[in-house]
Amino acid sequence: AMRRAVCPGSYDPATNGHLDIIERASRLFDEVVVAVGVNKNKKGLFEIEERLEILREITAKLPNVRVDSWEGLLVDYCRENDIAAVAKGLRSVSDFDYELQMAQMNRELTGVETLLMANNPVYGFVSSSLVKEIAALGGEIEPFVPPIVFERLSEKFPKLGR
Ligand code: COD
Repeated sequence: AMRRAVCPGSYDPATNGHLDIIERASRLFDEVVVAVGVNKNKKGLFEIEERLEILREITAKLPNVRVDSWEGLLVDYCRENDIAAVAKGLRSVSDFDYELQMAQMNRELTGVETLLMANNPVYGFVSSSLVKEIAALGGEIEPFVPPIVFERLSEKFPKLGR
């Protein structure tokens, strides 16, 4: 049987930290679905369509990775798509508290397993929200994001383009 995992997130926008986790998951599973959670109450900087487009581009070199979006409970999405595991990155102790709670709750709900991978320390301090804040204020973000994300952020924040 096909072993399938999901890498869920907001991906607003994707960072090199996300990409590292996606690549590592793709080596462990037959198929990895990178899924963008749609939260109607939380309008991000990037439209869902743009987040998907960026993810498709940066994962194009990974043949067993596909990109999708979902709305509602992650466990329902997993059940509907025959996904046995949620694969995520763990940056810090503060990530851990929240991720452990969600992992336990999701397992209680449907039995879906969660794999928490120790992040690459190079990306330990990288998050979408810090990248957006630094970009908005004209700081250096190129080392933390894939080139297409740098381009898209430069369009939104002309200060970056220089
Ligand atoms: N290094 C390694 N991993 C990283 C890094 C980094 N620098 N940055 C992010 N990650 C990983 C983390 O594993 C993180 O969990 C994941 O990438 C996604 O990060 P974000 O910031 O894009 O996404 P979040 O944290 O906003 O996503 C939260 C979800 C949408 C996954 C979550 O809220 C969810 O599952 N919601 C659906 C509703 C639901 O089922 N709720 C009940 C939960 S019990």
